[in-house]
Amino acid sequence: LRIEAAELRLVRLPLVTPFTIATGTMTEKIFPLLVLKADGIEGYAEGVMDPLPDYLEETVAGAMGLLRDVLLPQVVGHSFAHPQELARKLVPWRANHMAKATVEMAFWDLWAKSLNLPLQSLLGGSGDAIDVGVSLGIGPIDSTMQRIASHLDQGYKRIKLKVKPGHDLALLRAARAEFPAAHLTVDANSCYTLADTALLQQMDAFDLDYIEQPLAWDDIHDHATLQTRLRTPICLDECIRTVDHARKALQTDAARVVNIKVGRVGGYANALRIHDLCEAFAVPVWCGGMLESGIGRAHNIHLSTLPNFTKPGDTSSASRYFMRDIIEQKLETTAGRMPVPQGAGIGVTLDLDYLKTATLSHESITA
Ligand code: OSB
Ligand code: MG
Repeated sequence: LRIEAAELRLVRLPLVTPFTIATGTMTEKIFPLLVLKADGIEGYAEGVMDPLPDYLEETVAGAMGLLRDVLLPQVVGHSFAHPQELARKLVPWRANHMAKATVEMAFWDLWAKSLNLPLQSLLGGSGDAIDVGVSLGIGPIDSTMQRIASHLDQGYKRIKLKVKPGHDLALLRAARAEFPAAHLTVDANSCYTLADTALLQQMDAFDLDYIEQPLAWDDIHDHATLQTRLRTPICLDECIRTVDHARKALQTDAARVVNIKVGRVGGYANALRIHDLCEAFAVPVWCGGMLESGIGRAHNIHLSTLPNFTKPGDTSSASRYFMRDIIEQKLETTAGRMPVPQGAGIGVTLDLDYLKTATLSHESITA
């Protein structure tokens, strides 16, 4: 399959409500949207890096430059028999996993469409819907209790609460008092250190399914140490950016659960290997989110249909995030289940009218 041309956009979508995590507050979602073209078909993907390097080190500005100047010129005008071949071409570049994933994921969509098959079947997934939970940002305890109640009422399968120092134990005490049987987890986005071990041990009292990424974004070793002192399983997010990171975390018992974000790990080739490695270690995985538009959300849904995605993911209804999405389909849950978009590839199509309104910049790359 020969990639004839690419379109690279920078897109901005206002968020319905600000989203606050330990590292800051987001009020809008700004992301690169990539279209790869071949034989009258288009493949789509979005980049999940943030404007500022506060979740991981990649940035939107850096990724736009790398895509435009380095990665897209390496693939446009070139033929690839399958996505693994394209992925191999990007391996020599250090890190920049999210930028590489953007190209690789768009090609998976293009390739699946060229074969007239749904992406999930090429990835090894099955089923027509996935279990999902929600990730609730940091806010006042009383309004968080109302948001938990309303999402449990909507049938979401798990509630993940964002925590940070000073907004942790009191929040959990309140949540457990009001929702004794709820499937609860917390996500710290790397805001604690081993010096907080005593505080983190107190979280063992709240029957959390796991504690996500309590310690530094690049420190697997400290997580292994912490796990020896905690009953609650540790789930790693930021720390797992390569297959080797996953191997090291599994070998050292630093992660008893893994959050897979296909963008964070550089694309599907690595996501599939991490999925399989975790399965071999009997470690369950789930699909995280980065407040994606419908394009990234559809990708996440297809990935979540693989067999070791046994815990509910973060891919909740698009209407929780955006007034209007850039795709024509509505990605909405019923009773905590998100249907898999039907059709070839990721199964969604762009709403070109709204995309135009939401586009900050637009460029074409030809061979
Ligand atoms: O750590 O999983 C995270 C959002 C932005 C950056 C990091 C994270 C998140 C979320 C939200 O938790 C997941 C979603 O609802 O898309
Ligand atoms: Mg996380």
